[in-house]
Amino acid sequence: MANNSYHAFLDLTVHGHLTVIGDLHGKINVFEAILRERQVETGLQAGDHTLVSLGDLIDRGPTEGSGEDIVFTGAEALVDRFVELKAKYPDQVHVVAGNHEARHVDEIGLWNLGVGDVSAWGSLGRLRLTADRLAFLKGLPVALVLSMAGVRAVVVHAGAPERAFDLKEKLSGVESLADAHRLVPVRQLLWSNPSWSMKAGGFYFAYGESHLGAFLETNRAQVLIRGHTDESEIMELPGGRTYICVHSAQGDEGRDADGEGYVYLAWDPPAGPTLITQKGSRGPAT
Ligand SMILES: [Mn+2]
Repeated sequence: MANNSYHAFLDLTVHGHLTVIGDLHGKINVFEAILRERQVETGLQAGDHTLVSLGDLIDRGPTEGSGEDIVFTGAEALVDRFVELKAKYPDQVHVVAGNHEARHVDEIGLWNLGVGDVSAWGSLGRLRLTADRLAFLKGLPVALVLSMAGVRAVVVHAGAPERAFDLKEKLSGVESLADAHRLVPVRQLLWSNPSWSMKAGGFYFAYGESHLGAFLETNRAQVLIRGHTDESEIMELPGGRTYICVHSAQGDEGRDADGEGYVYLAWDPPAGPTLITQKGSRGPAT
């Protein structure tokens, strides 16, 4: 169903500090640890900090129950926390949809699920739908462009499309996250992997440097910030372009959140974007 207030694309100017958190997959403890370490809430309150999530908040992570009744309580807590932060600081807290959120929202529409229902990723577990959680998931944009200290950065969950397009032009016509998920060139922003990634060849499209270059150029940007694959890195590319992958929760297949390492991106101009890695007590991140 069309939602006139839905915006698949946002063009933002960021002042002060930026923290970008990649895939968390229900790891609420990791999220809280990063917030404390970066003093994010103090910064939000002071108006000089912007918090961006690259999506994939849900599925996996801590659970309760067993068998058919497994509930992703970590993911629920994480979504609720973002609902709270977004309500308090709407202009400073931004979450782009991950493939997991987009697929859930697509299925919610497909099955006419509403408040009180559960949404599931396969048979892994369930997310109980409250009005706040539904509104939050359905309202997630697919892409941001952040202008920061004279640099323009495209922010999407997964990466570049097969054929470059102007985000503002293409996404202004998209009426819902479910529609975005079904529109192939847009879906590639949610599911594609770089061809140099160890995990290349995932759903739909593997992009190379030339695809990324064309995509950034079309959007007059120099930097891509994405998550999706568990290979956090900052890579300088030809043409003065930068590729950044941030995947925050390590070992995201696990259901236990304790003792894990994590990664996030700190950008504090005049310093450039920097990946911060904390090794968990279980040893090196995998
Ligand atoms: Mn993903």
